[in-house]
Amino acid sequence: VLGFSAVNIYSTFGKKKTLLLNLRKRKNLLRNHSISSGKNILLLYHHYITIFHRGEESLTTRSSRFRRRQPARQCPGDPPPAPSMARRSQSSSSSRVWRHLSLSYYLRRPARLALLFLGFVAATIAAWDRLSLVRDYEAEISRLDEEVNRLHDQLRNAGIYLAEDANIGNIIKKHHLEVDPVSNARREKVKEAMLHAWNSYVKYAWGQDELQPQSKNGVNSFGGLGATLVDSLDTLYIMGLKDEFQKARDWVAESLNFDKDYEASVFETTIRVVGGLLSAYDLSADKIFLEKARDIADRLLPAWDTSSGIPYNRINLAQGRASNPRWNGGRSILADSGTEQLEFIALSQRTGDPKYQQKAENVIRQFQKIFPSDGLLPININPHSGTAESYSTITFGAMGDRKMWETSMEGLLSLTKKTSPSNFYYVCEKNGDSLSDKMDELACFVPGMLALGASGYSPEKAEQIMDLAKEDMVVGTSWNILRPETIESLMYLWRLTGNKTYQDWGWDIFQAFEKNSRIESGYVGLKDVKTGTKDDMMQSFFLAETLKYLYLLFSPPSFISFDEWVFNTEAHPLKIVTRHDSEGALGAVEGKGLADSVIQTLGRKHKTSFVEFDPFKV
Ligand code: DMJ
Repeated sequence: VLGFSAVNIYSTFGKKKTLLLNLRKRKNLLRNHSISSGKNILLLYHHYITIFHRGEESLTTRSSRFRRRQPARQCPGDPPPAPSMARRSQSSSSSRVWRHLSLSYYLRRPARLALLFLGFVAATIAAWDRLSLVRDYEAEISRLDEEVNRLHDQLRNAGIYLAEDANIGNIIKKHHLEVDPVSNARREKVKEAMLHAWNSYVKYAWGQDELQPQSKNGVNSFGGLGATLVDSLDTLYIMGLKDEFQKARDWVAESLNFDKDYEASVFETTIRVVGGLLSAYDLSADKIFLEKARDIADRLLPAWDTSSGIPYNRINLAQGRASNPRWNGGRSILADSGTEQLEFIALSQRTGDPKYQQKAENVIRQFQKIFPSDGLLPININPHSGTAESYSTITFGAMGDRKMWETSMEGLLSLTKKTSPSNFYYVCEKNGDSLSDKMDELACFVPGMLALGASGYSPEKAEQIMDLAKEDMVVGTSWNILRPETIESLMYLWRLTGNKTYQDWGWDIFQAFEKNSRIESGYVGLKDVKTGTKDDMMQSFFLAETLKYLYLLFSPPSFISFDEWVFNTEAHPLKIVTRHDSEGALGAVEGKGLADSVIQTLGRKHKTSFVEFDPFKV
């Protein structure tokens, strides 16, 4: 009994000691980072250290008490040590052994009875001692753990993210400069909004593409690919919503099936599903996301099998039959063809298979051949000849996109006008030679794009581009379906200028969403912002983009830094590697040495870097 108790005590003690050692490690991390994080955190830190030392002293006391007790338990009143018992029993007959079990044997030998009694009492005390030891340590550890967690929360609320990683020093230093309690409080509100949107989707539309909040139903607007769920993966991860992410991940692993006899939009499926899965992979390093991304990309790939390499707009996911819709006269769309590079190049980088990159880069090569001098390609492209339809519209709104950037920015400047008398900028659309005074809400990404692109210019030109980016712009639509473009621009402008006015504008927009679009079962759009008439759709991009950009607008710029991540058009961040690195990884890829205008976002090579901001490790 004593031997058994001793082993138990030892192992329990060892386990608890390991736990305390882990806590000590976390304490050291906190010590490093708390010092630089202001008076309140320092106070908390001291409070923590006091408690921790109390715990440590207690551990030492108990440890020495425990060590002192060990020999004590061996001596007074203990039964003889096991080896001599063994020796004695070896020399005894079996009947002599059995009689030790008889009560009458002990009744005749009161001294031995007393010895047995003392042994029993000692074992009981040992067991009781062990239990109380375990209880004390458990209480102590859970108190210390609570303290550590509370401090982590304080640090996190102060904009400081900890990870047990060698690079932590740099991260924290950067974050330290960016602590802002107002932004932190706003960010928490955005997180709460994400939870409301997500929980509503889980409750009423789980596994379907989108939620119809008023009718409390799901709808498969993208062919039943779980669009909202896949679109939300990285947002959940970035916001540290671990359980929700895990649940979504399990659905992807077990239920996401692309074998659908459905004419899918190549563009929408690429930006939402391929982009969403790749981003989840880059963030979590969970291979299931890469497998699924590859599966859906393989099904989309036949869309690029045209004589020009310009992809078709639709494809049957089960049969691989591609086509362009009749409503667009059988032509391909500029925005589709010129946007999918990011996901397909990234996929080649992560899988080591160059075929995705080749298809996507061929498109840019074709655009180079037909690129006009003002850099403004129209929205419709013939997939067979690879030429632009000169009579079709030029727009930075729906169906248009950017490329050969610098040339087309000159073209963009020629499309800008100002309203009178309010003096707001807007970007016109062009039909033939005439400009039409229309700027739709999809073009609201323009200020962010200008701000992001300005850095590549000479100082004077950069200032001109930046000035235009900072101008107030006006759009001419009366509906609002919670699109992300304006918030996206504000996030870029705030990060690139450091001007907190952009955060305040974002906060105003968020509050307006909360007031006008939040209902008990999710978020809806407004058919008309003047009347406030609600629609019945929670768009998947609201969770993928709008809420993510809002969250980033109130986070330090080093959180998902522009130096390391690039966002696809659905706001899915992909880890950047340089073209040089990517060529090393891929070997001889056709398209190597292609013009610099091709986007250089080529996957994660070094796994270590994503612990740097990993909220799940906090
Ligand atoms: C999103 O799906 C993407 O941002 C896309 O590029 C444009 N439309 C919506 C958001 O408005």
